[in-house]
Amino acid sequence: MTLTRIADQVEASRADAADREVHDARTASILGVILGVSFLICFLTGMWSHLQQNPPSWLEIPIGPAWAYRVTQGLHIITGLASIPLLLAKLYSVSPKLLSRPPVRSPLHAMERIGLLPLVGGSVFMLATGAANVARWYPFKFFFPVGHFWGAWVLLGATMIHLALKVPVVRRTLGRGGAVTVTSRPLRLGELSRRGLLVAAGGAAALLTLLTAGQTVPFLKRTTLLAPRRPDIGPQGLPVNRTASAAGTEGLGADPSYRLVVSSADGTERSFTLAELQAMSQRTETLPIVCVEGWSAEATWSGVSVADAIRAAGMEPGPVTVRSAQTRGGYRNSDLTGSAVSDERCLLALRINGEPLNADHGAPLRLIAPNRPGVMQTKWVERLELS
Ligand SMILES: Nc1nc2c(c(=O)[nH]1)N[C@H]1C(S)=C(S)[C@@H](COP(=O)(O)O)O[C@H]1N2
Ligand SMILES: [Mo]
Repeated sequence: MTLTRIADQVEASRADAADREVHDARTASILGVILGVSFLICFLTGMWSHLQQNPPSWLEIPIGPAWAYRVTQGLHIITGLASIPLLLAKLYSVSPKLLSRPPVRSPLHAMERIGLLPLVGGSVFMLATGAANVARWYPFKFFFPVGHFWGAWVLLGATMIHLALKVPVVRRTLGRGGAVTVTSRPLRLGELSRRGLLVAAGGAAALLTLLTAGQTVPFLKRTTLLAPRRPDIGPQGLPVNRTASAAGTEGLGADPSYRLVVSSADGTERSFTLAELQAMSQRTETLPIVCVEGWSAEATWSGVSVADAIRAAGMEPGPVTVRSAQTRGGYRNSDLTGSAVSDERCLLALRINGEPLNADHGAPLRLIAPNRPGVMQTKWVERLELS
């Protein structure tokens, strides 16, 4: 067999493979629409999480129901993970086009292909970094929230361009009569059909959800086999993100010299001992911790409302920075907006489910506020700074 004949045969089998139903425009369109919806929910909930963690000074987000962030962040992780098999199916569906020869046919085609780099690269980057973060694995060198945030904008831009180019194709293949105008050759015995591919991709997405969503959706708890965190495993029935020993705060709960210092913008300070905090009027609230990494868990917290602590210091409640005694690693401090402080459910908790806080949950005092990302539920609190 001569080389040209081999090349001809390779080309023929490539053409034959490309002719398959799973690789046609209708399959690519269906997967594109499903993936697009999943990406859109993931993008919006992700940007919402970013806004909550970086509230702009010009926008006071009302606190709203305590569970709201649990829903938005739960959707973020669920749609992100479900997008992984959907993206793989979509890439498989368009693979003959991705690998087609010649790689570039015209200047317009060249531009379309260059646009695929941020589109495919961006999708893979977002899903891979997100999944790694859920698994608490950081092989990348950059700070996750920053890379993941900017990656989202790159992917949004690339998706908009892709949409502008592909809406006509989706219309043609999925609009009325679409199925009729697209002709692919009949299926051979044992060949994967469009329906087969869609069922496999959808099934994989559903299975992944079933195996992981229980870390935040209570009724799916029993099927949570893949999630790195089970919401009910940890001291006092609650997972721990950073332990006291990792934060260098082991002794704080039992330290007789512990004080909560409240300071005002003009530098006035007032400090409280643990006994004084315990003697203040106590509030009890059932509030969830919603870790951005995907798990959430509810507990009943008792302590002093942030507003009460500020008033006890003789100051007017307003926006505060909450500082911890942590000496190592990130997330030592967080900011509370004025509307968060004026919400009496915003607590400096001394107790969890009736017991004094475990060291790993922030003993002796931790912030717990409604509708708030977990990274901002500061543990081992020792200062409130009014600004
Ligand atoms: N000082 C301090 N507080 C912190 C953290 C931290 O690293 N340092 N981690 C936060 C994160 S990411 C989460 S999800 C919650 C978890 O609270 P838990 O460990 O009590 O469940 O604590 C938050 N509070
Ligand atoms: Mo977290």
